[in-house]
Amino acid sequence: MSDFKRYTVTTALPYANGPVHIGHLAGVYVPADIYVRFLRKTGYDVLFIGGSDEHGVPITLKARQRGVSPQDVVDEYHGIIRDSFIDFGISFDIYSRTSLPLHHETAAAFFKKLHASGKLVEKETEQYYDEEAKQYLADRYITGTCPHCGYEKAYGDQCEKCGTSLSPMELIDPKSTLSGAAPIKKKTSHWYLPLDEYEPWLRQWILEGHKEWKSNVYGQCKSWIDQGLHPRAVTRDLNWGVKVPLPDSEDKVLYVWFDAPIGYISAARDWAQQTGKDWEPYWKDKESRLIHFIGKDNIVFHCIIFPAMLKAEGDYILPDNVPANEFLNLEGDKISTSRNWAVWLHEYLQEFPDQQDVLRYVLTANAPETKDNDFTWKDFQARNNNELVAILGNFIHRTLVLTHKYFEGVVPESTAADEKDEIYKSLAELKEKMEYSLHHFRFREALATYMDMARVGNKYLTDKEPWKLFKDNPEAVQGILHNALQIAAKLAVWGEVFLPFFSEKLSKMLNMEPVEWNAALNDILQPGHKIEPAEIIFNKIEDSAIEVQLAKLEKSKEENAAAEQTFEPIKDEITFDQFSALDLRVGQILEAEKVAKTKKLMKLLVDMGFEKRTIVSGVAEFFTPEDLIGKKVTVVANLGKRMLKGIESNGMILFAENPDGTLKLLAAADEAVNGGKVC
Ligand code: B3M
Ligand code: ZN
Repeated sequence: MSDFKRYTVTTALPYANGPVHIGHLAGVYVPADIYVRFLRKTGYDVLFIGGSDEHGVPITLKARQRGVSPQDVVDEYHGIIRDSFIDFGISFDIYSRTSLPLHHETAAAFFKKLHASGKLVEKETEQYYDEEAKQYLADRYITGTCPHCGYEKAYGDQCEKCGTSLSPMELIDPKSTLSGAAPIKKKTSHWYLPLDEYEPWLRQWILEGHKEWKSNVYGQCKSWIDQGLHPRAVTRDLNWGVKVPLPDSEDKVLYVWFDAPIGYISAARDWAQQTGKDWEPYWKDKESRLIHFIGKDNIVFHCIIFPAMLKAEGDYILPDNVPANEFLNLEGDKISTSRNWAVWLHEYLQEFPDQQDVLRYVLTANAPETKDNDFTWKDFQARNNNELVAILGNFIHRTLVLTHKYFEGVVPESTAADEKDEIYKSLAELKEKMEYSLHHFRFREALATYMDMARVGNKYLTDKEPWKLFKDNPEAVQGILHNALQIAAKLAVWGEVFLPFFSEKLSKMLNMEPVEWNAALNDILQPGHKIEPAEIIFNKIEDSAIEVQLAKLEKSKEENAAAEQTFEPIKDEITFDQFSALDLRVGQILEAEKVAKTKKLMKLLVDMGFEKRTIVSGVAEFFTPEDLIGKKVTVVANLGKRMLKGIESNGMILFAENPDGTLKLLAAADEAVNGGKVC
């Protein structure tokens, strides 16, 4: 397939300010792990890199909220995240972290080299500064009024109400979140990577040289390059991060997106220190291939900015491919940490212990490779029950149970060689197809092909029905089970890339020695070989387990709705006389009908005790006539008459308006007399 024998495979370094969820796993870590396991099994030398991104403003914000240091925050989450990945079988060679001194040293040296060789440009700008806190303010440390929608709590980088990207200088009435004071503008100078200078090279390298990249990745690169690239600041005024290694820069650090990708290099060095091996070939030998697994929001950093940095530095190889995925949604909504709309990996394992492969399977089968996809618990259950249990598990279990039943757990002689040849031929074809998909980062397709192999086995047993043959023709059953056992063994070898836990259990049950990828084309289990008792690997997931998960999400939804309610401010004070000027009465709705050709208006006939009145109300979106007829309501009885769509409306009925704008009845008790005062 390729002449390259060495791969460096990286996965995006998650920010260590929260645990990881299924979106991380589906978008980055499972596909990367499948790829790496496949490469290793097919004889490549791979360095598989992961780690925590421990810098950046959000981490400092979280530390501040909690009243702890940023290091405390990242220490906690680095451990949680690393354990989740280990638990799910992500087979990193190293899971490093960017707060290590080794990383600080590596990133600082990288910066220094660019600086010394004139690859960075220094520029002076004005930035907001908090005089009380005595520090420059990162965008997230400034709030103010959004110039687009008037939302009063917009951040310096974005308005979360209307979604517009902002710069802090655009905010009306800016305030520092540190002291609450209005910040002042103060001069500061920063180092910039002149990306514009790399534009012709990037155009050539990506748009001409990497047409094979996934279309979502290539398309994003093209649009960035076509819009024109601009110098990017690579330093910040902040006290958390890698210190800028220049004189008079004590209060400056490298921008997190400058140091984080260098974290991949530091991680290789960390690995080398721990294992006594040499890291340099993985980053400097032109024969090595570098692959970055990331989510789509990181494309520009990995395809444009980091390569420009590497190019400027000069010693390192450039990425060969960046197979970025789109996003995974959850039950139709965007996964969100702040809204607790996620399936957290550590919680999944508590609720579905030992079922890592089920999640790995579902996330791969439904991976957001070419478009955003949706994870639903129903689909999770269906794929487990109808595919893992009914096809793969069922085939394996029947094969092993029958071998024990008829042959005391000993692999029988091969007596159906023709059938075997045919099966091996179709499996070899499927294997080749699967390899092609794996090499091209099409993991869903590869997994589907793997399941087709299991279908071959399942169908073989179902067609042959050995349980019906044994009495009269035990020799035929020997051949069938011999063949079925070989298929099972092949599924253990080739399945390791997708379902490592399953593969390990099955290999143990079959009592197998490790088998190489291509060697699995041949017979694996010799006649006379003894296998272990059959155990069920995949279990049916019941409705009740799914309902628990759905109820959990429902609860998040309710909590979010409650948290998101905003109430209108109280109006200016009035006097008692002003209040007394209102004449409020009890009325009863006698008739109600929608006003034709309007969306909102309803014509109501109201019994006021002393008279009957027509009132037009804008409530048709919230009530049907039946909802209202007979109800006792509060009426503003002395409001001047108004004409609405040609109908004279005499008074106003009061309703309760929820913060989301929906109207609810504000009814009086049945005992209240029509026409009585409301006071
Ligand atoms: N921490 C952003 C993210 O988690 C960032 C990735 C760094 S990769 C070098 O999406
Ligand atoms: Zn806004």
